[in-house]
Amino acid sequence: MKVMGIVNVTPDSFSDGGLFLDADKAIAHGLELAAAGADVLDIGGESTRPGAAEVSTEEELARVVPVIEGLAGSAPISIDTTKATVAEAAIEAGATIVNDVSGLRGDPDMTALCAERGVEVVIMHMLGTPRTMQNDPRYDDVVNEVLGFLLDRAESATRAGIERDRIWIDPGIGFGKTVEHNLALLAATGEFAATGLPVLLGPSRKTFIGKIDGSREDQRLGGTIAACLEGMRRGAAMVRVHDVAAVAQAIRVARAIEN
Ligand code: PMM
Repeated sequence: MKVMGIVNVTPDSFSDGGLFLDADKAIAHGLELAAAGADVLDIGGESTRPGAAEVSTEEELARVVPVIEGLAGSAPISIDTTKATVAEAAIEAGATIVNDVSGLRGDPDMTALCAERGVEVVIMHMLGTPRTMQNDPRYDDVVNEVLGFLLDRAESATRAGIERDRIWIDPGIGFGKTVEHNLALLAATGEFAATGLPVLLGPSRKTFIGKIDGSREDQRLGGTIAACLEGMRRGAAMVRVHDVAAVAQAIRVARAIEN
C-alpha cells in the first residue's frame, strides 16, 4: 500500500506571513514528507473542511503553483482541486495526478482536461458540498450508494477518454457522512477494491476518530494508523495522510508480520 502525504497550502495550515513565505514552508514540509517515505505528495490550496468557504481560482493558483514547482522531481505530485484551470496549471508545473473531491462533477472541463493530458485521476465521493455536507447526511445503504456513484463516475470518465488504469476511487471519508457511515465504508474497503479499481482512503485525523474517543484533531494519530492498517488489510492501494513517517512505519511492520 502506498502513502500519499498531505501538503495543504491554505491559510489555516500555514498561517503566518504572506503567500511567498507560505510557499517556502509548504515546500519544506513536502520535502520532509518525501524523505519520510511519501510515494505521492498531494498539494491542495482549497480547504474542503466542513463549512469551508470557496476560494477563487486566482487565489488557489497563487497558492499551489509555486509549491508544485518547488516539489516537482522529489516525488510524484497530485493536485487536490475541483477546478480545471487549477489542474491544468498544476499539470504544467509537474503534477501527474488530479485528486478531485467532487468526483469530476465540479467543473465541466475537468474530465476532458484529464483525458487529454493522460494524468491519473482520483474520483472521490462527497454528498453535497463542503459547506453543506455535514448537515444531517442520510443514505439508505451507504456502501452501495457510494460504490454505485464511484462506478458510475469511473464509467463516465472512461467514456470521455480517461483510461481505466489511470482511475482511483475514494469513498470520501468525512465528506457528508456520520461516524457510522465512515466506519461502514472503511469496513467495506474490500468491496471497493473488488471493482479492480485502486482504492484511496483519507482517514487522517478526521472527526470520526474524535467521535469514537473524544480526541482532538492533534491527538488522532493512533486512530489514523488503525484506519490505514484496517484499510490495507482489506485491499486499499493508497492512504492519504498527514503523518507520513508514522504511517509508513506502521505499514512496514504490518507487512513484516504478514510475510
Ligand atoms: N480529504 C480531504 C481533502 N482531500 N482527497 C481525497 N481523495 N480523499 C480525502 O479523504 C480527502 C481529500 C480533507 O482532509 P484535510 O483537510 O485534512 O486535508
